[in-house]
Amino acid sequence: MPMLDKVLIANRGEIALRVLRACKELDIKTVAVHSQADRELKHVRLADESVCIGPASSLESYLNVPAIISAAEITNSNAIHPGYGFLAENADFADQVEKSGFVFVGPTADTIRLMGDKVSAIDAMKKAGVPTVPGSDGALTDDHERTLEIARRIGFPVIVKAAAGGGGRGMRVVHNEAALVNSIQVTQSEAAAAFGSDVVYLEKFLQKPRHVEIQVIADGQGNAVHLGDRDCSLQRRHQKVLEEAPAPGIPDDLRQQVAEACVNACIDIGYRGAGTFEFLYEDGGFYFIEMNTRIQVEHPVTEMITNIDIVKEQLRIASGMPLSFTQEQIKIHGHSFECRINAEDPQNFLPCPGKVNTFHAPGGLGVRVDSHLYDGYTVPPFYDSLIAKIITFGESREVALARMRQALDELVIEGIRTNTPLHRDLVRDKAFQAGGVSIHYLESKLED
Ligand code: MV4
Repeated sequence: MPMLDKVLIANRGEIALRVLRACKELDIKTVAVHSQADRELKHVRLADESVCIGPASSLESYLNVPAIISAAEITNSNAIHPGYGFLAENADFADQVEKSGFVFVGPTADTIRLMGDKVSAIDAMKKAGVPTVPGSDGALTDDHERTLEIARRIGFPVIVKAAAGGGGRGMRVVHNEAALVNSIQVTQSEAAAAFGSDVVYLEKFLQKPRHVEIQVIADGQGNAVHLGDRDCSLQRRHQKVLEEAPAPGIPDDLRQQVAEACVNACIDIGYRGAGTFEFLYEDGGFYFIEMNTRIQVEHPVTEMITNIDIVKEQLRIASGMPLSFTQEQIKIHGHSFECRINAEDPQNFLPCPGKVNTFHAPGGLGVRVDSHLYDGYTVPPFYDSLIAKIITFGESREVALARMRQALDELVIEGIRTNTPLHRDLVRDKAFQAGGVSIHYLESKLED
């Protein structure tokens, strides 16, 4: 089976560099596409070829489908890796990539569509034996009496979610019967405006869950494995801040059982590529909420505890090769943390673009830095503020955390403000050190 010859990287920043490194290791040629504001990106320098695809605005560059496909054509690329964000979970893009004769590094357009609609995603998972949140079992109808019965059966509080939403957009908590119909109508109109679909569904609202996710990888040829779990509960306004793997304090038999259900679901739906099953974890129970069909920002913590290069595996699968390992060959060992370093004001969290005069990356045993920064690089104001991921590994959670404390102390980024002070505080926080804080912990900590 020949490996892909040339891959176009349809992204920017640290993930574009991450994909480029995997391509180089596999001896795949690389094409960087970039906006006019991104000529100075590190991966653009390192790529075999580069194409400017449009102005700074994402809409005219990284979201500009014709420009990206044209760039693939003129460079004779075989495949397009979408990274995360931008077009990564756009089924129409995946369709157009394949119809233009290129390989989309990811699942089929139909799978992306299935998971993009949260109602069909939950339905597929239920059928495959994945535990879900008690809910409406499908979209709500305009029969308000019926909806009220469903809500009573679930029990208040409930949450109304848009089928086309996800990642925290298009949802509303309802505390009592009196508020139900209005909350549904408001969520429907917001969803119609934001996503072009007013389809909504109901779930039991879990009050103090953790966000635990399971990484899977499948070859679309009948083989699927899981790479264990991650805890991503430390978040602010639906932006993850600090992640770890494995999720602490979960009974191993339960962990195992849910991960196996995810693998079975992958086989059931003919999943291809890397994927993430998102769960809420509360009172010893796992409840599926969404599936992400892309490589995720926090994939390195899983790589550290499995010794598997997930991006290389994505590229192998895209070239038609079967999985290069079985579940039995995957050994989860040790612990890993990832701190997301953002170019933002540590007080008010506002983006803080500008010139990085000095960048000193931390190092040492068990320290990994995924970053496109270099001395003199200017962080543009047009995109996501993620500028570096500090990742540590240790044989135990304590060792990985001690290494993170030291790594953050070594990190120097001068010229722009970053959220490094928040991370230095978090890794010394008693509740966080104990493990297992809920999705609300960081926001409540920041309030006082
Ligand atoms: C929930 C929930 C509580 N109960 N669903 C927010 C993002 C989207 N992926 C789903 N989200 C939630 N769904 C039920 N039934 C609470 C959240 C939630 C959340 C979930 C994960 C990580 C951070 C969060 C922050 C606020 C709310």
